[in-house]
Amino acid sequence: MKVAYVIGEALAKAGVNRIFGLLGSGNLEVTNAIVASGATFVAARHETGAVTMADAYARVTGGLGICTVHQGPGLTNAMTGLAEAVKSRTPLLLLAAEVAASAFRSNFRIDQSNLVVSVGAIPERLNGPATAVADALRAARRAQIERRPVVLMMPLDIQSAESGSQGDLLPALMLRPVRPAEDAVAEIAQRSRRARRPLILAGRGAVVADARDVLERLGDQVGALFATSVVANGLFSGNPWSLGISGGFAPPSAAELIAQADLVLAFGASLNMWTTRHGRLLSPHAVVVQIDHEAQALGTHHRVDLPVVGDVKETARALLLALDKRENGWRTPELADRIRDRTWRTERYEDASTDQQIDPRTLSIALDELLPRDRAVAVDSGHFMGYPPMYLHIRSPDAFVFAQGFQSIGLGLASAIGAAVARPDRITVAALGDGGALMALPELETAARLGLGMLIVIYNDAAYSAEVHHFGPRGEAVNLVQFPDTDFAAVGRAVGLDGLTVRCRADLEPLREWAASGSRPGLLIDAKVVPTVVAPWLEDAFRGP
Ligand SMILES: Cc1ncc(C[n+]2csc(CCOP(=O)(O)OP(=O)(O)O)c2C)c(N)n1
Ligand SMILES: [Mg+2]
Repeated sequence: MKVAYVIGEALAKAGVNRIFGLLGSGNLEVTNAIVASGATFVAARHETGAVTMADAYARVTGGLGICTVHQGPGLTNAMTGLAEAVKSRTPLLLLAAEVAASAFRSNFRIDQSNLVVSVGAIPERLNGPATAVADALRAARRAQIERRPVVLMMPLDIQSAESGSQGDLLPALMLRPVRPAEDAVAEIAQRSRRARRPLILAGRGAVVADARDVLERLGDQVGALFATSVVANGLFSGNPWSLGISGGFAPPSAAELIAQADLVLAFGASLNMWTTRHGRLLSPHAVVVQIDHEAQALGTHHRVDLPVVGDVKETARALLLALDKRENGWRTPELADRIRDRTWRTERYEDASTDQQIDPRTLSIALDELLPRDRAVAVDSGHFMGYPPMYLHIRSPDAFVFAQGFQSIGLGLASAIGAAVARPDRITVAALGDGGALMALPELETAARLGLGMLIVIYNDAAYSAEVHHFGPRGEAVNLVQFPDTDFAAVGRAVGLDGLTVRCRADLEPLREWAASGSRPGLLIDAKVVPTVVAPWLEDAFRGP
């Protein structure tokens, strides 16, 4: 049998049951073999969309994302999505066809390995017909263990060769999480006993370790409040001591409390400039403990007094054993009331809606009210992007995809599609700006074709407002980043979605019925938002690089 079919079968046997991609002559046979072995193929319309769908699928399911692209332009088109997956440490296997070494006159020829290395992905290769299966399985294993995208180059001559014997394959390994050093645990325990206002700040590492329960128990033991980085949004959802997101999206009262913490236990959080507002959010007097299973993650963004190498869950468990007496910390009934009563929803604002345009905050609050609680939200990049995490309730981190590792616009729609494919049982919302939506237009057809019953909301201010608000106040001309209005509802209808234009709260009423209906068509809302409301976090964003 041809290598293409053999590796397709082997990958399916190794657990690949869903593969995203865009097919050409170089990857059709492999993909057919994977599908013939029982997996589903999800066709995207642009390769960055395909990779981003696989990325979001991995983020939501906690597993490996799989994607396939054609050689040459198929791979160059995938690069933005790939760079995002690299920066967000998504375990992802990208099966990329490659011209044969001997086909040096092929139009498709580029240096594919150097291309993917340049964005931080790992190149692997089918080395020969006799090693192909082992090569493919090794690539998948590396992606999972290193939590990085691996690109498996599949030269066309090797794909079409007879596979022959594959020799012995190494069995999969079951890896145990890393325990922290005993003295490190003792020192954190000692610091925790002394702390009067401890804060547990959890990041994506805590999500990946599935550590909510144990961190909550630890919080109860030391009397801590909880917060998360934006990518771990929803981790402590419903906990009365949870302040929500730390950083620019934190409401003023939560930011005040975060700044009062005298001990910060950062679990699987990088403490980057977004989570710490460029280091200004945490008190200079706070003792900062950072726990991560990777040594290189420690102290890279923020001052750390006690860096600890260890798995999040294992470290929290060890701490629970080391701590005997229960402390109240700063947990009082008054504080619980304050946390409950002071969210973005209760923060007063002057509604800037006109009879033609809706205030983006009013829009976000209405969406939160009209949608069922069991929803997932994926957000694109741009000025508008704070509103969904600030106003839309998120039940758990697997219901929130915030692909901002590369800060690219145009990835939100594909993120939402990947999330919806992973969990078709709930409503997935794609929250996009008009600029990001226009960049992702090919995937509107995908959203409609797949029949996922998604909600696509476009915060349409007919501008690249991030740039307008950045440069406008400095007196720089901004007319080059302002555009004529686009009728997105009509665009949505053209590909088979329902389209709704929203200019005020009342225009959103049909959403109630749509959300309640069992077999929903995909719905696109073109929300004409007031372009002059400036998000509070934006000023912070401009401080950094
Ligand atoms: C691929 C890419 N190109 C350009 C940018 C620069 N950029 C950042 S935000 C933004 C504007 C996005 O406009 P829109 O989606 O309408 O959101 P808004 O800022 O208007 O809310 C642009 C062009 C980027 N981040 N990524
Ligand atoms: Mg815009």
